[in-house]
Amino acid sequence: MTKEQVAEALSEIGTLLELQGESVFRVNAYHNAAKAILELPGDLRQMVADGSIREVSGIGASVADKIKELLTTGSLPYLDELRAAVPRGLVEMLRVPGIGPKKVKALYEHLQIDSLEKLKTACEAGQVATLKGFGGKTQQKILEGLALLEQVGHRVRLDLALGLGQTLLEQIRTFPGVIRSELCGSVRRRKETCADLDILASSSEPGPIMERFVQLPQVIQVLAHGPTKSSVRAEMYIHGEKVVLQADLRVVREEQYPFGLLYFTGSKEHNIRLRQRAIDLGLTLNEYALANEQKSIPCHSEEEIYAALGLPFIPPELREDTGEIEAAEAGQLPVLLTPADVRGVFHNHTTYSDGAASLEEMAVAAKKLGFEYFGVGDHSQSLTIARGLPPGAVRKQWAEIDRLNKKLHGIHIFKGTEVDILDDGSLDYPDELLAGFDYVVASVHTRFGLSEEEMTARVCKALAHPAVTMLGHATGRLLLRREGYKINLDEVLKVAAQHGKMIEINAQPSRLDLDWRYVKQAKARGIPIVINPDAHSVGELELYRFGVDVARRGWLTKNDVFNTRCYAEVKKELARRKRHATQA
Ligand code: DGT
Ligand code: CA
Ligand code: CA
Ligand code: ZN
Repeated sequence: MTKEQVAEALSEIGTLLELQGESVFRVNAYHNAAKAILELPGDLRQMVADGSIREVSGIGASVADKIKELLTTGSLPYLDELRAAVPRGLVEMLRVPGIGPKKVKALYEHLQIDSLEKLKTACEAGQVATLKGFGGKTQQKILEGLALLEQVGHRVRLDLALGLGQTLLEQIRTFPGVIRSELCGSVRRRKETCADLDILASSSEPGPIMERFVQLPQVIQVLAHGPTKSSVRAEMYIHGEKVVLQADLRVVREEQYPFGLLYFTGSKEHNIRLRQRAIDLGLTLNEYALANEQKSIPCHSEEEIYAALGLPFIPPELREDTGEIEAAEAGQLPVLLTPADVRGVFHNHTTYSDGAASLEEMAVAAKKLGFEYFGVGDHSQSLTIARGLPPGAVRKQWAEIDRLNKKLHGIHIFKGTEVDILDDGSLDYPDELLAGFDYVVASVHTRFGLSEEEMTARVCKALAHPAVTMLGHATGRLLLRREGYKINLDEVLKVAAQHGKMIEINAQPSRLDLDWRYVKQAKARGIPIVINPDAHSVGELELYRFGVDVARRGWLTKNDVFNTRCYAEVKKELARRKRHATQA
């Protein structure tokens, strides 16, 4: 058993106890122990063996015994008993956004609801609203949560799907007989969430490849094991998060590979357009070949297939049938930016607010990534849950930045802030203080429940403030967990363009906000885009790559993205904006 599996077993105990109505104290003992284990630097087995596990804060005697049992026997009768005592449906119900264990327990006890289906029926019949502590508003929230669940199904965030996919791919590429192999489908197109992994390989001997694939260590279930195609359920932990996805591996002959790659990359809509185009040219295109009436036309790469169809290569991120074929025909495909084009980042947190690393550590890490500048954007004063900075702390940070900028070479720190947009659209710092920053990111973190009109007015008012440089995470969405607040983005884009403001692509994989569809519209309006990792630790700086993916899906070139500019240009532009702001 791995550390992650032990942690998951403990946290499952916590959840099951909570569903049974156990005391907060006992419940938290398990959840906290799970967290503590995930963060342990050392070897868990060793620590259990020498007893040092008991010294870890958050792990008591009874939990330590259970960890030992899990590690030595691989199972835990105590957990099995709990699982047997709590209906499985209750755990499922916890997946509904907006209901926790207490509500699930009440629903079960008073209305005998033990499945998602029953929950939906009871909500629709208005029974849930009558329960003590629920009411019509909660019932409505649950219905919305159920709808969201149905809609997302078992999709997984791109970063997690990619992590698992690449782990499988790296191993497949080492199998004897594999000539080429690639991740296809939505992962290759860098869609923000993915339903499964579509893997393609070429070989003249698929049998042994299938054998090895179904035996990979990440495989937890074999769904199908055929001569050239197999499907498995694969599992892996990424940064403590469990990822489970179906993965299909298809093996084709080398001469078929480019056609398979094109077909399985999709999207389906893009494929349909290509197939029609082939027909119009008197050809047939499918997942194995391109052919005219007499014979097939050999192609060694996707480039050659597109060329045979009279088109330049279309990057996978654009293959959504949203105008890419027309642009390709007209020779107007954008030259998409790449991660190497990004020369700095703006929205990041340090230990001054809710970040895990110091200002200096973050700046040094940014330099290691090859950046020329690092913008700090800690939270503002009213966001106390994220340790937002009062004005005194801001001034202290500025002094440290001045010191560090003298000391550090090859990286410049810009003084920024992620200022809260307050309920009425005003900003969380006085104008005098705002004037001291090199740039200002304005974001909404509170009162998500405003009406669309109110929220739009709130954000637009902030955008009109002369001190604001860019808008942070435009909708506040958390992929697969929380819909963004209601806001009229067309209006927001219009106002941003009017005032010459920038908009961020927040590269946190759970956000990817601004959504790529609106990125495209922002570009059409001439709004500069900024790719920000919103890093809360040194490691998270690298998340900017997912922002580049979004930018590419939004058709952006290097010129459309502000932080592809060099330090000197950025410094000049920020100074120009500041002069403009103080004159306003
Ligand atoms: P996903 O899995 O929902 O995240 O999205 P995709 O795009 O990976 O979709 P998936 O896994 O159902 O199929 C993989 C690719 O296979 C898809 O992008 C295009 C191709 N494909 C699947 N079904 C069809 C189809 O009915 N017609 C055509 N032309 N292509 C298809
Ligand atoms: Ca797929
Ligand atoms: Ca698939
Ligand atoms: Zn934020």
